[in-house]
Amino acid sequence: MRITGADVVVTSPGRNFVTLEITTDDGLTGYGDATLNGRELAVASYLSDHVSPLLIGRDAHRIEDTWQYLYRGAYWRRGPVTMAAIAAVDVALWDLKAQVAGLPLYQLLGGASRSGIRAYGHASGRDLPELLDSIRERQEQGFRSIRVQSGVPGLETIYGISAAPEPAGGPEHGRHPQPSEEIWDTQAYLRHLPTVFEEVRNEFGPELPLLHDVHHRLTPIQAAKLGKALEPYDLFWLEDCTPAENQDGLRLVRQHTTTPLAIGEVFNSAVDYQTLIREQLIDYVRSAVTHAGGITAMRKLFDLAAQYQIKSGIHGPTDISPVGMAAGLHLDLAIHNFGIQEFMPHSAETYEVFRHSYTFSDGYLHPGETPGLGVTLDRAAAARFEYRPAYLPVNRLRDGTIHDW
Ligand code: GCO
Ligand code: MG
Repeated sequence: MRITGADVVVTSPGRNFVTLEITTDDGLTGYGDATLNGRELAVASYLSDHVSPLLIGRDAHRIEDTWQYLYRGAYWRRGPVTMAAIAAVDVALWDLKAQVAGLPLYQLLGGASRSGIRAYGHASGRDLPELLDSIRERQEQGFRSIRVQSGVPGLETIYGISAAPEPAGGPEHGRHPQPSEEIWDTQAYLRHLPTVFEEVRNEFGPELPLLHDVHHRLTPIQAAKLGKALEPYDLFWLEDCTPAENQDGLRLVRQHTTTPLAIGEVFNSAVDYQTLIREQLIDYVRSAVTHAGGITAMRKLFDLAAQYQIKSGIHGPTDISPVGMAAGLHLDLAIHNFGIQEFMPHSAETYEVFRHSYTFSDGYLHPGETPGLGVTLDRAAAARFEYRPAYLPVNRLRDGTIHDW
């Protein structure tokens, strides 16, 4: 099976997506997601200028060899752009191989280890009544595990909560042609958040699994304090409590709290987790297949994590396309150390461009039984949605200092 085409498709059905479409001499088509929110065109260029020309004529079955060829062959290692590009090639090749086998991809990864993939959804509110309604709404949609994000008195717009009610098609971070600016106050957040979880537990009882995303905003000692303050509310996980490229900082957090920790959505290789995994400083690995080198690399990462009883918690926001989402679901179903999967349903426009076989019902996702990944790209539909630059916000402290967003 020789590769005859490797096209990069940029489309924007409600938000921007970059997809690699690999075609072969036996007429098959495989897809890989290469979407890097806010830096999409850098990956599109990396692929079309530097990777696609190298793929033509290669044996599409040689997945590991192609991964190593692109990783080692670039000389310049890792980084989000490189690893998203490699991920797209890798996932497209797995898609092709599974289609040739006539099997859904998870069968090639060892087969199903479970019958369904436990998923969590996002609830958020500017204030408590809005938050409680949002949790009820997610429960009505079938979510059995819920991420809780709340507004903080005195702060206008913060991660996960906008000043205006959520737009139709799911909560999102807007589409700003320039990064918008938000104001952040760490102390106000630290004072407020435990009171929110107290109210949520009072309302919904002890059993509902609750998660929270700190979005990289705390120092290790602040994160330690928050983890400790949230212990009575028994979180499923506390996510990205610090900007964790300082892996050593997590030792301090861990010494002070038993709140489970999830980290890694901005990481793009197993190297970023070396200390975190080896010293058991986290409980869940958050990388997305799209950003961390594809299925080939993620399998190795999860196998390493499994030795330390660390589980998966694959990143699944709407800036991962349905192609990237499906790749994650096949892994989730197959690996033994699965933890939970994040799931933000895409908009109707996105689903019009990406037809998918995965399903969600009663708290569980399943990748479906279609041979391959089970996602196809409708190029005519994709062509209707032109790319528009869109950036994530930036954060400033009250005195104007840039802070982590
Ligand atoms: C999450 C994430 C996202 C990111 C987004 C950035 O846990 O889902 O934090 O909401 O902010 O992926 O592009
Ligand atoms: Mg997150």
